[in-house]
Amino acid sequence: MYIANATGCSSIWGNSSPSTPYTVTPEGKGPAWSNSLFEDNAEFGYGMLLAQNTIRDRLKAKVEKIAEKTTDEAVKAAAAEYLETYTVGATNGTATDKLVAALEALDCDCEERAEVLKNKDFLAKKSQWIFGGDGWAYDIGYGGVDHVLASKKDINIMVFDTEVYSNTGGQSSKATKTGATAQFAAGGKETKKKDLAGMAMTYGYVYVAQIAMGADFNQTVKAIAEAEAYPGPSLIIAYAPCINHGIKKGMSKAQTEEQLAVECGYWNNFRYNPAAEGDKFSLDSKAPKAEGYQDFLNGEVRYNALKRANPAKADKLFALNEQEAMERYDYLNKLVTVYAAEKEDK
Ligand SMILES: Cc1ncc(C[n+]2csc(CCOP(=O)(O)OP(=O)(O)O)c2C)c(N)n1
Repeated sequence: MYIANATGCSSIWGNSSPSTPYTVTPEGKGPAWSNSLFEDNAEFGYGMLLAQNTIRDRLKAKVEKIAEKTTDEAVKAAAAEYLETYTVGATNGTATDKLVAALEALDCDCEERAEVLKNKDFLAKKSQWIFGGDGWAYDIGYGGVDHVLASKKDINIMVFDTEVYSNTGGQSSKATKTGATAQFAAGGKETKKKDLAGMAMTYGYVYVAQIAMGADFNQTVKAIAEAEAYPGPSLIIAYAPCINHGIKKGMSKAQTEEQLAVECGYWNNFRYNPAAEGDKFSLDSKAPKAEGYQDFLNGEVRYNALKRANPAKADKLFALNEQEAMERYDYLNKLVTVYAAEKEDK
């Protein structure tokens, strides 16, 4: 796995010695991680992918030559398996191990064999991910995010959506919702949250999911596994409670807060999988509970601060926030019908 990480909280918790969220397999292999500028991270990750593809395509040509020339049955079989699984992350790693073992056992000093073995670390299909916050993905780095999604290449984007620029103290971004207070929106943000997932879905060939781990762990894992397996671009937007939200219960209840957000309809979990055999769109969240939306908002200082400072404005903006959430759920529900009908048409 290769990770390009935009500057932000995820680049801090992702790379602060001596603790790290990443680890290695028993073989000592773990993700390769690098951080680029906040404004060009999608392009940076895309460059990582293009570089790997160039190196791997060159090595693939050598493996094809070896397969053509060799009389060694083990090498022939291993090369065939490698070439068949070339683009499949789930199986190409094992195929690569077999190919390397067969080539190492081969008694020949042909140039292709030496070249392939010298570059054996590059042979296996890598999983390319691009990580970052909403300030990067929705806002300043959006041009690059859109470019990568449009590319149709096998590449994955994970957005940790804290609904503010967290690492610099909580400035409002296009992911901030109506009525939330943030820096540059001290009087409560007056505009709606951008629908990044909806925009990405319009491509039709982009895997798109929204997740909230505390609300549905299985759906989170399913979305990550599907994004990884999807042979085109994927976008996962993860709801990420943050210290800037001022959760009254405390940050130790961040997972509970995710659950409450989904139950009241503040956040919605869903998956749009262009490669799905059945329904392409799955709305994984239940319909919002009839009550409790305003309690959810008032449980966080980013909202509650406005209620204390300007109750009349808070009432207006919070009602709008709730209305937007209900309309969003209705819209997502319509998508279920639209994609089910599309399947029947085919
Ligand atoms: C070009 C540029 N401008 C500003 C900064 C300062 N900066 C570092 S992190 C950050 C905010 C990141 O916010 P977001 O993408 O939402 O990620 P989060 O911290 O919320 O995870 C900013 C503005 C920077 N590193 N580079």
